[in-house]
Amino acid sequence: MRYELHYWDGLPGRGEFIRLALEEAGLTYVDVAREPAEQHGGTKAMMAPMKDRHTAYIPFAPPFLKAGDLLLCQTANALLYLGDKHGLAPSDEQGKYWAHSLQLTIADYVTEAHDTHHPLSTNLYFEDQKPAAKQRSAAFLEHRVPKFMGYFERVLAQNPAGDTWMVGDSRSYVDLSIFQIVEGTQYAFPLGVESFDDVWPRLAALRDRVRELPRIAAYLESDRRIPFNESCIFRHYPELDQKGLATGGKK
Ligand SMILES: N[C@@H](CCC(=O)N[C@@H](CS)C(=O)NCC(=O)O)C(=O)O
Repeated sequence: MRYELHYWDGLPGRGEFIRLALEEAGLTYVDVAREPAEQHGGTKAMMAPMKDRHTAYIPFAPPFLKAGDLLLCQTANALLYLGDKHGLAPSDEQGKYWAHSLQLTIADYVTEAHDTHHPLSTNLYFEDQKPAAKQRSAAFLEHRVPKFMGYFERVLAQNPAGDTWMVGDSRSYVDLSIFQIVEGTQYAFPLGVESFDDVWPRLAALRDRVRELPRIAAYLESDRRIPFNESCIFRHYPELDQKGLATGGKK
């Protein structure tokens, strides 16, 4: 199977959730935008399926994954497919759709994290919406981070198979995605979530467990891993970060 990941170059963004799954499954893939144009790569090649005038299957936005001739749009949809095909999700029906539900909730969180720096419009620069971004970030840290992280912590605590993995008794794409949102939140708001590990200890332990999975550890050391940066969903703007807001009720 030839896998092609179509995502913007230079930022981990939503593409990273799919990249982590491809890496953990040990799959060979082409990261189209990061390949040279002479080898049918680059941004134009990455976007080509979106511009195709002769197909019924038109992606709205990256990321999308091509699996041979199959086109998988939407991050959670691509992960549903990879989970099924490559043992990155439970195989029973409830487990499979439970993992998908959690991934969709992660997608909701990702959108809210993005909106902290672009609360008014994605078409405006951050600099043109700073006051609203400050207000939105404070509310995100005070209310939304505790609500989402408290929920994920509880899902982990109540997993009947034990609190090692989010779903069932082995690692799934959901664990990889939780790793990415915890790392991303800590990158963006180091002060706001400074007590993360005390407030949500199971998620902190899961983050560390994922980081040490042999394939993930090797990937994180490689140049395929793009560091968080200020073109990404999780951006560190010191003016949006406020000390100790996300406490989950623990002061
Ligand atoms: N719900 C989609 C969101 C896709 C999305 O928003 N992609 C961003 C980059 S992370 C993009 O390029 N958006 C362009 C646009 O919305 O106009 C998913 O989870 O894959």
